[in-house]
Amino acid sequence: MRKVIYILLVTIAFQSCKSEKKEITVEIPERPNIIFIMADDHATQAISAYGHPISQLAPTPNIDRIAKEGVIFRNNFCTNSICGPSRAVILTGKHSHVNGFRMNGNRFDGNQQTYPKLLQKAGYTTAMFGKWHLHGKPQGFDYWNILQDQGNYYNPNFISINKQTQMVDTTMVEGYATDIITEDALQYLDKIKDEEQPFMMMVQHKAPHRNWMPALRHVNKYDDVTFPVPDTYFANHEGSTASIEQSQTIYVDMYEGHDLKITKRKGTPELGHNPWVTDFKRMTPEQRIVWDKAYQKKNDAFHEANLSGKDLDLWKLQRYLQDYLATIVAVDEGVGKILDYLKTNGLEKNTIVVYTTDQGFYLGEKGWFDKRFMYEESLAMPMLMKYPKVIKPGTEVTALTQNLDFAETFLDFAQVDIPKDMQGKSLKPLVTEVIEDADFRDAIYYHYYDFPAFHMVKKMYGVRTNRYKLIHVYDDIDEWELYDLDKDPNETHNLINEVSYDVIEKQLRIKLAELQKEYHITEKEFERANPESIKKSYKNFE
Ligand code: SGN
Ligand code: CA
Repeated sequence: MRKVIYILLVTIAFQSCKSEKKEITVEIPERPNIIFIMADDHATQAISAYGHPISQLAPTPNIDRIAKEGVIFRNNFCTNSICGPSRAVILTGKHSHVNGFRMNGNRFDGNQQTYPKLLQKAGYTTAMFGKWHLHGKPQGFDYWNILQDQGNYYNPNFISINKQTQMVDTTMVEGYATDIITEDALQYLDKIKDEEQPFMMMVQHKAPHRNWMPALRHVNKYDDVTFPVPDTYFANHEGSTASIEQSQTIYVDMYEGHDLKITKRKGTPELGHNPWVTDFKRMTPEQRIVWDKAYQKKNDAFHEANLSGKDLDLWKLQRYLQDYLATIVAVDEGVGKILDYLKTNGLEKNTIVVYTTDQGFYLGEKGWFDKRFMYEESLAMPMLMKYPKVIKPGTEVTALTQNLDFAETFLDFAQVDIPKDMQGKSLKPLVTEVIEDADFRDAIYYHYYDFPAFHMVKKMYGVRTNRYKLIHVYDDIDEWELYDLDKDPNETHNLINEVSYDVIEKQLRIKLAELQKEYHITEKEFERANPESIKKSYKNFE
């Protein structure tokens, strides 16, 4: 990408009313390229740059390079911990109730304003690869090739526009989804790298989403590793009805075949309970032979051990983590390839590379997998960014940031005006200026709507400051939860009835009401709730 020099012809008016045309050369700073890499369900606990003990046994050296050469956001959170909604927030810079995509299964209104559209309009070449999951064709991209629906790990279907017919084409591509997406993005990059205008590419993986199927070269990667068991693995969820009534407990809700890849008995490759057969059916016979061979020995050992009770529960955690973390290896390799490509092609300095995911994930904390709750593991989103020309290597940001801020950040770096109706804030000042955390943002707002649905996590909204969290679980129940994250980082002691926290609770309720006002949240947001609950949730606005 070459430097853009604009020659402006200006008319200079003199006092005498005579006018003269003069040429002035204004150098517009080079606009950066942007590569936005997003995994699906990649927990911060599984990125070694974040330092969690699990990730130290399954490091992510290439993803970590982004943090080392740029910035790590230590307190980055989603606004609504679920796939489609998070993606819609990222594209629009608006909360779910404003962009209209509150839960998976909603249809994204593609006609609305998004940051890729604004960048495209400003002269960027834009492209989108991999998981889209917003139902409907992507808009604002010069090229796109997206996974059908959730996507499959093996031999997935991709949807794109056929150049000849201009019609939508669905094609099965043989191979492993993560590798296909990386290669597709690299090939595109190779095609456009010498063009005059800057580019923005979204590279969005299926991994490490359920049902955690690693690449064939990685299926045995963590067989001999025993991962640390979270302190709360056998939590009793006292003080939280929502936590008791969910269905995302590893040792209760995971399917033997589909999730844990357990076979029916020793000596057979036939899988146990597997309600969604397509994931395995898509494999070619050759792929399946390698897969079965890799799992046979460990499954036979499992049957021989004849585990029960807590031993079985703990075994399930290990199998889950081994597979989940093994799917991340290909993602990390892909990130490495992209970073290397930028370096060898002289694009490194002026390209922003972001690594993130759509929301956090449970790796056994509270006994769970999946996300959705407003607790830390699912609320936290990894966010790593490098831009060698501007961001100092090794920068750490502890301010409260959100996926709501991404669109604004990219527009800001690209020198495009941030539309007034976007609800987040550019993160650029956090990496280019000295700003107190509290001056950036003193609290974040969260709202999850997808109930009743998969995993039965109840509707909830709330506020989180740098120390406290207040959650209101509503609809079929009406329950408040309050946590002091300094004293109770695992969020196991609901303090809502603690008199000594009354003042804190009051302050948090005021903050919550302020945020609801700031983000234009109306009574309508609670309309699917039962009337009693609406009344109580709405107390905050009065
Ligand atoms: C699938 C998963 C669920 C998951 C949702 C939403 N089941 O239905 O466990 O919560 O997706 O995930 S699966 O066995 O079919 O994978 S999201 O990332 O798209 O929001
Ligand atoms: Ca997801």
